[in-house]
Amino acid sequence: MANDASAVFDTLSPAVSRGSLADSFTPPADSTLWRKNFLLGAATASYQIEGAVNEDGRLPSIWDTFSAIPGKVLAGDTGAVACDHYHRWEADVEMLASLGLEGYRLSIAWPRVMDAAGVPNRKGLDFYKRLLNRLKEKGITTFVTLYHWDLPQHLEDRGGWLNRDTAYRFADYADLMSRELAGTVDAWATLNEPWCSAYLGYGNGHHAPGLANDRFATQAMHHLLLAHGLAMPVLRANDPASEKGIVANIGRGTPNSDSAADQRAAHLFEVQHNAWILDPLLKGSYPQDLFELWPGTEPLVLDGDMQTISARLDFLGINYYFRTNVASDGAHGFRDVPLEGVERTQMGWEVYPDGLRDLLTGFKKTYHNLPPIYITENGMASDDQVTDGHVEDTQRISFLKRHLAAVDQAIKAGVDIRGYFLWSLMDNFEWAFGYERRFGVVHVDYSTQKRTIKRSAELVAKFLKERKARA
Ligand code: IFM
Repeated sequence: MANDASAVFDTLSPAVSRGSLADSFTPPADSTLWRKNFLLGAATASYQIEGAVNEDGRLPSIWDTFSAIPGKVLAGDTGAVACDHYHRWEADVEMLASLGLEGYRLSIAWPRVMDAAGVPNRKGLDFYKRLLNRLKEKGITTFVTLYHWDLPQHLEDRGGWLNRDTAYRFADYADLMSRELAGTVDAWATLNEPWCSAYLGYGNGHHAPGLANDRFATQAMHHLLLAHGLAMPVLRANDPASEKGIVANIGRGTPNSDSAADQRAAHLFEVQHNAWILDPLLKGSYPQDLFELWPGTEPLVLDGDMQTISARLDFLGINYYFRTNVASDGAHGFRDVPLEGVERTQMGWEVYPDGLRDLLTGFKKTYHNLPPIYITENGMASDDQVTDGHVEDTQRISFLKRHLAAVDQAIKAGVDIRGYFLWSLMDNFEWAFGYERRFGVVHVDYSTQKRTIKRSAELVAKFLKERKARA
């Protein structure tokens, strides 16, 4: 089904290609997105928006350390101030509610809520309590991620995710948070994108803590997944009414040619991007092909670990952004072969909505126990400018519409998808790319902290209003 989602978009939305954006977000009448129980929300993460890194007893995280090292983050940016959400959270919740967004996915900064001895930090906890209570007052469904990459530095000093003990410390943290916040969280996600934590953090060093060794990556992944598995029963015991799951970023790999070698390369790309995480969670084992790609990197796995990791999930969060076109590297791996003449975003990522649909329908075939899915992140960066108080983010509108069409197609093909979160509510600290890359549906002027609703957010809000009226 090549490029179907794009084709649907093109036929349905000639207005966008003509440059007139009026009403261009509205999905077709038969779209499953009109179902009122299909949750539409927006997502953020603590280090990317909160700022206030030295306030109210927050301890340093690995991202404070990493971003302070010259050359690690574009323009030397750090999350020290970010969107100043720690101080502006009330206005930000008002803004979210004013857009009619039904769900909000946020993350908790582990270094804000407990110290190195595990003693709770009341001030940090109170911040999240106030925030979650306000969201509930507004009728917003709350998805809370426990770990979106801001590991306390004191744990990294003891080996971070290379140290098995970090998994047990994570379970303690999950215990504290679920006892403190039970009743205000609709869905808990243990980890965000363990692929990024393990591979970018320990495999190629592009993210904190900046280590680069394939063997480290597989061991870090094992401890991350173990942390997830240890936390699940704790969350279930402390907050039985909520849903519990994990969030994985998935990647589409396509072969550069029909040759068997390139087909194999695309398969291996997806093994390391998807099966490395989903197989242990849903099959209780690591894919053996992974160790063909990275020979000699088998992690140390203790008896019972795989059972712990593969505990039942209430939901699986899926983050999707782009595809990677690959060819054989002539040995046992793959190499990227960027395609010419394709649409790309400010990140240089190819816009490829069909990849989302194809991966979702593929997972349904591969994993007989695939849990209900939420698309917990999808969106794009563009170099958005405020002109006369407005931001016309035309490419984003088109991007979102095409990806939502892909989600609709996957639902119609039988995948149980229950919601979709825009990444991101507002422009924020984009990790190694600092503040240059703007993913928000709300623009942030970092010199004044002024928020400006982009055209994409207006159109999503308009659709949500119409859907509510019809219901
Ligand atoms: O900004 C990130 C987010 O923190 C995790 N998923 C991908 C986004 C865009 O790169």
